[in-house]
Amino acid sequence: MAQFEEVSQKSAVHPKPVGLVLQYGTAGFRTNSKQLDHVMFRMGLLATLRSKKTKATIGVMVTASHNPEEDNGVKLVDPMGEMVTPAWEVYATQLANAEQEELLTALKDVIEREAISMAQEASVFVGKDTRPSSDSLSQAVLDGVHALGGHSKDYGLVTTPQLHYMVCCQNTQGRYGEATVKGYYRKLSQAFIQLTKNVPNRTDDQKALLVDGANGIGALKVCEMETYLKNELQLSLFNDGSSGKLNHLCGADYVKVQQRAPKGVEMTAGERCCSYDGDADRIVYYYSGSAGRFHLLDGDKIATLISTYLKELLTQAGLDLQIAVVQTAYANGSSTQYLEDTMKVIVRCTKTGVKHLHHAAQEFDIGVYFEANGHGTVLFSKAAEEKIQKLAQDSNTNDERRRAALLLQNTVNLINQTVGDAISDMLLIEAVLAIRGMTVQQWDAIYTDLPNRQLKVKVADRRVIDTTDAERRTVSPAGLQEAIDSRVNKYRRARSFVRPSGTEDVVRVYAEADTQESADALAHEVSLAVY
Ligand code: NG1
Ligand code: ZN
Repeated sequence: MAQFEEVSQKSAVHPKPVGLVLQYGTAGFRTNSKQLDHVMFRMGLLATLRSKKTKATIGVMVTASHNPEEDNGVKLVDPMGEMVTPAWEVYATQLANAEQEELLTALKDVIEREAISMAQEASVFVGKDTRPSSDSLSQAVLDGVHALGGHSKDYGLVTTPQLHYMVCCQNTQGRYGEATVKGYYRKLSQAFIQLTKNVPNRTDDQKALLVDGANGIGALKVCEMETYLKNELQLSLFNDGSSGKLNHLCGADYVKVQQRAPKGVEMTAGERCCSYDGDADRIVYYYSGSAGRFHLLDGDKIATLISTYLKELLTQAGLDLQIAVVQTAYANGSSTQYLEDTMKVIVRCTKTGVKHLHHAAQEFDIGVYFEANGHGTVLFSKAAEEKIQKLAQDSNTNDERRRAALLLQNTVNLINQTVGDAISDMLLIEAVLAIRGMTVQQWDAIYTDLPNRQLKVKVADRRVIDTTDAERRTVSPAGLQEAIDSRVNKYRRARSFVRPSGTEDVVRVYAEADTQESADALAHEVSLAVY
């Protein structure tokens, strides 16, 4: 077939280094950008097949998120804007690792196994972050799409969640919104303005927010968005990419893991600040307290703020909808305790990686999911959205119920339900703080984090570690779990676990305990047990 000849010819321009083996990990392929040209071409091919199979538009995002600037990566986006289904992650790995002469066989194998009709049209949306390597790598994706005769739309520089949003809009014939960057800004800004317009006496101080753009795509996009917000939010942008290096000493991952303010942000005491990561799908908040103490408000605090707000509105609206919060093992023990014991909401724990959280959140009327690192969003079931909409339009209902339903409706419109979105989450947090008249200190005081520490350990082969119970316990190598348990037992309110990272060649160690000294000591001791 002519199509396969084209694939053969074009793939020779994107050759695979012999013997190189990569894995579709927590969030796609991720490694040094020099090793990725062939992977990108092949993901262009695979996205085209996925589009033929689903008869829908598929997304391909070129980014390595919080990794250093020299790295890059690629993730596939399924029709409703969610992460690609796990079975196709396996195909992605097979295709990426097929040696040059095996590529056509590997491709035909997917076509056969999935019974794909090659006559079916295909459409692929492509986006990229600001890394220097992203230009040529996204071109390689487009080459792959075209080699199989697929149609493409190149969105160029967009955040990861913007690309997810475009894919969802396209496949729902505009019901979710318009599949353009301007359409995204319009939808979110209108919802934000609707939510905040009736808040009395919002001062300039309350509207002010410091943003660390991680020297990445989020900085660029939040600037574009700002004009749509009509001064309802006044942003001071730092690390906008004009001089600093992507994610270097800044960004959400740095702030969360190091538990300190990013370089380049001039904070004064009590000011609200937030940091995005390199592709703007994560956000964390922080402020400097008395005596310059750094206070972090991470994904757990965000989930708590949002779920408290939603629960209150549901009560006011008199809507009987089940709300749950989905977390991972990295969630601070205090947050889980607060959510379960004080707020009385259902809490679920899943494996790391938003695909797992997203999936679990879909089981509820309203599923709030956040990783501790600030990656998350809220999902509303179709039935929940319909109930909210019906009540918001019901002129026979009383004012309080109607007001709550209208707030809920605009909240739904403000949220990017396809995936975690730093810009959308930021607007939601700002709206919630404004509506509830809360300062960042009051938000922080909802519960007190248990001191914690995260470490990375380099080992010869991280895959020897196998975990169970949503990654909270290890099953191999033999004896490791017992070693962890014996160390945990020495400390009060302690918890610790280890797991191989899916995005870096390291094993991650997490520990929490009643004091920072104990958390640090425990993390260190467990690291030694991993070697
Ligand atoms: P890994 O490297 O598998 O731990 C990290 C984050 C995930 C997720 C992915 C994708 C932590 C502990 N892990 O995964 O939560 O965000 O990157 O970006 O933060
Ligand atoms: Zn990211």
